[in-house]
Amino acid sequence: MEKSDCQKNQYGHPCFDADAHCSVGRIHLPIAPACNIKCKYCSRKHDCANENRPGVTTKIINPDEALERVRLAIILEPRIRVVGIAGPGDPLANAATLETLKMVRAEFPQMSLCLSTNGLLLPEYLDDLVNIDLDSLTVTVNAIDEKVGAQIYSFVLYHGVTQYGEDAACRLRDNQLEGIARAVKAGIRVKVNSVLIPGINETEMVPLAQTLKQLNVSVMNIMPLIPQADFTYLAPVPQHLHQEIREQCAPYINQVSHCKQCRADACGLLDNVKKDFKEICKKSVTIP
Ligand code: CLF
Ligand code: SF4
Repeated sequence: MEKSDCQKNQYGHPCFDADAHCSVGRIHLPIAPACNIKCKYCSRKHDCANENRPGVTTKIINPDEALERVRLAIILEPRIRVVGIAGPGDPLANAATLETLKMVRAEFPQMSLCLSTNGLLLPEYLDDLVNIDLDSLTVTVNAIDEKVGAQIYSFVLYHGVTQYGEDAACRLRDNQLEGIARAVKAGIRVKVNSVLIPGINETEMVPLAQTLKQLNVSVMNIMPLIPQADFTYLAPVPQHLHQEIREQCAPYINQVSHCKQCRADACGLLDNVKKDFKEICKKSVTIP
């Protein structure tokens, strides 16, 4: 897409609308360290300030600090119009998430609120998200078939019980699909992110795209695996395979191809994350 086309959309969402990604910015508030599942590709242990990948943050902040960060960020980058919570754990596994979203909604009613989740707790928190007028939601779904899901998730911790294997994968998938269906019906824009894991879930992408079409999901974002954690041994996704799979899914649901797989404390426009987040994180308060 030509830059001039991109800059035409001043009101869209930088991740959902390709023509808004270089004209509208977002800020992630890293207030959510805990998670309730274990994806085998997830690593939240290291922070390198030059590293851009999901799960990375320079520090965890609390809701008051998050609000302060938004105040500062929109002075430094007035094109920020989306406030998102994307980890570094699962936002819905952290009580600070709803508290922070409510505070941001009250002080910045003009901001679009966004949340990214694994979806395990989506059915039980959906009414709360509707009540704070959440604008957009991303759910990461990597498998429909529980046999495939069992190869991707080490465990799911649900209501105090740890589940493994296909039981875990079934629980996660069922909650994801129920939550997505209800979110769409409630008028929230929904995107599904899927991590493409070579040799494990390529064949899941088309059935997933077909399911998402039936659920009226807005867009699908197939992201290449970053080989790390339990999947360090896997090879990176060949670009041609990534492209082919997107093309196979495109007849069913619009595909996002400008995702930056950004950090849990990313800030600014998608295309110049590093410069902006460094400036803003430097000026924010550290939790002792
Ligand atoms: Fe953040 Fe995610 Fe909202 Fe965007 S990111 S919570 S939908 S405001 Fe965007 Fe970053 Fe890709 Fe996510 S580029 S990783 S798709
Ligand atoms: Fe990591 Fe997110 Fe998976 Fe939790 S849901 S294990 S934070 S990738």
